[in-house]
Amino acid sequence: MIEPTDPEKKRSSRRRFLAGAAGLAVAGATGAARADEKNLPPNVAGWSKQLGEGVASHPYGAPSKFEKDVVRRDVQWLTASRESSVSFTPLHELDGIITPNGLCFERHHSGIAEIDPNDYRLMIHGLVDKPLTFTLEDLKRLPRVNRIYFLECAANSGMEWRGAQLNGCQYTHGMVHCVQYTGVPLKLLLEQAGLKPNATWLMAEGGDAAAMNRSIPMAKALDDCLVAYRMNGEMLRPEQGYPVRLVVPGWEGNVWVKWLRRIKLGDQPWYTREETAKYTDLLENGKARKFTFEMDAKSVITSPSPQAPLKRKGFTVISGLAWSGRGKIKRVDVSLDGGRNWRTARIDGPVFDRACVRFYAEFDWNGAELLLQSRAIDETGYVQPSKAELRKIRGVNSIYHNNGIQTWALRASGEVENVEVG
Ligand SMILES: Nc1nc2c(c(=O)[nH]1)N[C@H]1C(S)=C(S)[C@@H](COP(=O)(O)O)O[C@H]1N2
Ligand SMILES: [Mo]
Repeated sequence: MIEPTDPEKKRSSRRRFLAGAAGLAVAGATGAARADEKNLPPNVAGWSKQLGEGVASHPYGAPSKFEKDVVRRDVQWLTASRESSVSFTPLHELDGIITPNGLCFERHHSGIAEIDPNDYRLMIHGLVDKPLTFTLEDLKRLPRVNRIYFLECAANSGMEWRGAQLNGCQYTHGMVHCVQYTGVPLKLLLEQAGLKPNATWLMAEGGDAAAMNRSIPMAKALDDCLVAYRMNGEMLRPEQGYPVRLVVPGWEGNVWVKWLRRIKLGDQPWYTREETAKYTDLLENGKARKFTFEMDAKSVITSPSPQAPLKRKGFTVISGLAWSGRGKIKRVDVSLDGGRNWRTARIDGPVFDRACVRFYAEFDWNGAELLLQSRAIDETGYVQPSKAELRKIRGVNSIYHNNGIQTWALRASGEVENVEVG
């Protein structure tokens, strides 16, 4: 929206916002501070009167210091130890579909392994004709592809099963990121090793202290998995698995093994800790679902949201993300009244298979209280369920795979709260 240029008007609209937002203690919200008159037209601003820093000051660039609040955050009581740590993507501060590398959420079972690329090796063994070991250079010499995919931790929104809990989409939905990977199709490596006819599963193992490992069915491994070493052009960040991670499109984040050191071929799953004690879904009847690999279609309004309150009445843009582990997002709907009426949101930017899409819905806010929701529909026809619909099937004992529709209550003050509608 275009800011009023008349300094008087500007001040008064700021005052309105400050009055409206008085008493707000929203973590991470960037408050509208008063402008310094000296820098405003018709004056010549301070930055126009002197030379700026030269290029040598930042061999690897960083965001503007004024964006210092745009950071990953964690929830202290959730998991604060190196044995189990998680940070969340600041979704409310981002736009488009690509997550900047430094803001991608992190989830580690034993901290960030620091691997010297010269000492890096990937072993492939088990039910193969010829066990192989690849160096990083070996992998980089092989034919590679570029693919944009979302990665969502199965535990994203996991704290919300029994009701609205965390106040901010960073915390309710921030265990998702979407980047472009560069890597070698896993199929190519497996073909080089030569699969025995009875090789129907593989086990991927990480080089971190947890040696985190998961079983993956061969059909998936041969279909679209990547052994990736770059994200958004640069080498993987240490926290995302430097130098090599597995990319398992559309499937729960846990199987995207980081610091990938070993792939073993077998004729059955391994039933590792991460696919038995963890990453299974306890149902209402006491039974547990296992191997729920695919991430169901999901969406969230990232702005306005609790950390991104509305600053003024009038024309405003609702913005959000949608994704599906089963293909492309076909449509996103937005409701302003808690799901009674829906309208189709505008998707802008590319729509890739199993990547995030960005949606917008413009409206004129008259200051009334609203219940904001979004729902995603993917190309299989699957419609993101309400939380009530989801609980009918799943009960409330689950942690993982909560893709229920999120409701944000927009208050008259512009403040936004995580709520549920009946
Ligand atoms: N080796 C290893 N791989 C791992 C993990 C781990 O702790 N160790 N965490 C997994 C989990 S639970 C998730 S959700 C994703 C998170 O990937 P990210 O940290 O790049 O966001 O990595 C997965 N791969
Ligand atoms: Mo995860």
